[in-house]
Amino acid sequence: MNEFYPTVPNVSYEGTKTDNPMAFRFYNPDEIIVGKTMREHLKFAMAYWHTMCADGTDMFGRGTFCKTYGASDPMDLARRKVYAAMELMDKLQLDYFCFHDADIAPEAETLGETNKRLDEISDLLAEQMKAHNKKLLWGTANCFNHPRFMHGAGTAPNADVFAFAAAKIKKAIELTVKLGGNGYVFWGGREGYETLLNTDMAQELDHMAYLLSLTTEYGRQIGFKGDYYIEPKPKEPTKHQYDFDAATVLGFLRTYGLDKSFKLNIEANHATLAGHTFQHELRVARINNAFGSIDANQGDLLLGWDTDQFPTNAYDTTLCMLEVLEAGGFTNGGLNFDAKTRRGSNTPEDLALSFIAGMDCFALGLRVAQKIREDGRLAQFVRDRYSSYESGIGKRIAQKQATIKELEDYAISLGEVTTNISGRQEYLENLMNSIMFGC
Ligand code: XUL
Ligand code: CO
Repeated sequence: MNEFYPTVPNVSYEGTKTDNPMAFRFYNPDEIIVGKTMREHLKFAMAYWHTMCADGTDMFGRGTFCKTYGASDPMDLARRKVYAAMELMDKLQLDYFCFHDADIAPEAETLGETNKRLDEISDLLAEQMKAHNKKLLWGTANCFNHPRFMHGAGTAPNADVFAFAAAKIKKAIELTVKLGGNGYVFWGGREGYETLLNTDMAQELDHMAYLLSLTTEYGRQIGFKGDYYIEPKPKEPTKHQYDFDAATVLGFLRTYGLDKSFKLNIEANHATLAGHTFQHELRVARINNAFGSIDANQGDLLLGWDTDQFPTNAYDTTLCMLEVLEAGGFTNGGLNFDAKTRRGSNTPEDLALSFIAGMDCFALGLRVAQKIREDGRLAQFVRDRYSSYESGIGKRIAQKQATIKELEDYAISLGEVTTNISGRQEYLENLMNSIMFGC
């Protein structure tokens, strides 16, 4: 196969002093930070759909980025994408990728034919992954693009659509197992509603849970050992998505007894669409033992949709990596760049520069997060803030031994609360700046 990205060189670490745009300034893959290489900490992955497929088409205009790879027909295109993906991942030192079934092979007239195409391309992927030492972070099924899914997949009012979704997910899990995937993601796609005037919400949620248990149990039967993730998102494409945010998903999983079977895949842009910070969603996942994997991108807070930009906000990546380090790091998960270059950044060099920006931004986030942990003042501040629970009445509350009568007697004896210590938000924000930027 010809080279697909002749203008993209092999990218390596050159440090902050370099003026070479095709170099990492902060990401030094083999450098050890607290016992692990940066490569092991960050586990960067390429999203096949954006990187190999998306050409910049939006509702106002056609593609701006050529992603035809010189192919003569759709299956030739699918094969060429495999080689192109390996070349790009090699050049950018990306070890992992993620895919939907529909990203790797075009859908045929029937599901049977589509599955044959998937078998052929996954054989090629398996061979090339071995040759290039690439790993699958997670696989998934696209149950939202085709017109059959216009009312949802597992939550569709039409039972035939439910059956189709189950069959597609079954196949996508088989492909994930075949390619040695560490995870399998369920993103709700169109699992939501536009209006309650035509929607039986209770039945739709029941069906969604049933689809999850059917497919995940099947995965275990065929030897899937990785993690299942749910990826919360509040809106887009439907007005109200059932997997609104981390807390909603955890509540849903508990209702259906599925909480032990799933972790969460937190996406930065989905967090902000839900009116949360990225860190909030990660924290909710972490404290509920559901931290799994991350879709690393960022939104534009002035826009109300999922812009899927490459992450360049070092403040956000720092707070993210703090959560990741506090969670003990990734196990099966990693940082998947569910991100695309802007429509006007339409060259292969832009693609490389976008990955470099995203990888450097997370590498910087990891370095600063570790500095914050070493510094210790933030963590100490939070510990001190709750120190009233370490003795006296506070200790009895913390140990859940206090009775309501005892608390009343204590409150009466106090007369009034006389000590309420400042939260010192502005001091802490300045402390963050001094650790991040202090020279
Ligand atoms: C959609 C989204 C998906 C999932 C996988 O917003 O994030 O690409 O990550 O289906
Ligand atoms: Co995503």
